[in-house]
Amino acid sequence: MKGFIFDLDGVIVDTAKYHYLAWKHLADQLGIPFSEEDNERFKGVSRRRCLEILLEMGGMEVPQIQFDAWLQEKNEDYLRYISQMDSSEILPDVPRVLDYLRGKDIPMALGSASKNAKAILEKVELTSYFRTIVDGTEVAKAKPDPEVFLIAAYRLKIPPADCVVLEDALAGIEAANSAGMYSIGIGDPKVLFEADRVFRDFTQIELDYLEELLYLNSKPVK
Ligand code: B16
Ligand code: MG
Repeated sequence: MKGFIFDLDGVIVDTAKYHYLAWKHLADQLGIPFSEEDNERFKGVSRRRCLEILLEMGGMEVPQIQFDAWLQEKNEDYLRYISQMDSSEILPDVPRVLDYLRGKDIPMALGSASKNAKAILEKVELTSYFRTIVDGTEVAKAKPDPEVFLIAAYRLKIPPADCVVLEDALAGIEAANSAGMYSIGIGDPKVLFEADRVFRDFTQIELDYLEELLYLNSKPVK
């Protein structure tokens, strides 16, 4: 029996654009130049770490109370975008893959760094697909640490070597690999070169390939 663990942002929905707008808004206020390219570094990275990176970019050091206020401000801004989301924002062919796996009774989990993961899944009406949701509120060590995926595997009751992870961030692929899981990158193969397999997006994932994965031997321990 295999288990599938999905990242959220960049795999199921494209919330990176909303994170970008919210970070950009804060960066503008602080006078720190911030481009979409800079935002790439924030993918899969915790909110707190993102703000640390932004302040490093601006050469700023601030008291904890100010740091926490900006974190909250960014999140409130981000939540305003999230509140407008609906199922039209699910990335192409994601439901096709989820429906196929659900049809085979394959246990699925969500493993995301986002503290807003549950709210986003509700907005796009995908909550019911997942037996368990492990999000940024439950994890102490951020990706590339494997904690988020190991908790997900434990809750699915599937050994890590029989879990398949779908991830768009290199840190997430590294996390899956160090958990001993089969890693599928969603995005640019040059960025996600450490993955066992990479697809540009879900439209490239054929059902025959998914079927093969279901019968794959457990991933050997390195
Ligand atoms: P939040 P993922 C990650 O989600 C995002 O990729 C990353 O850009 C974001 O900073 C992080 O969640 C925290 O999000 O501010 O909502 O707690 O890709 O792990 O699903
Ligand atoms: Mg992601």
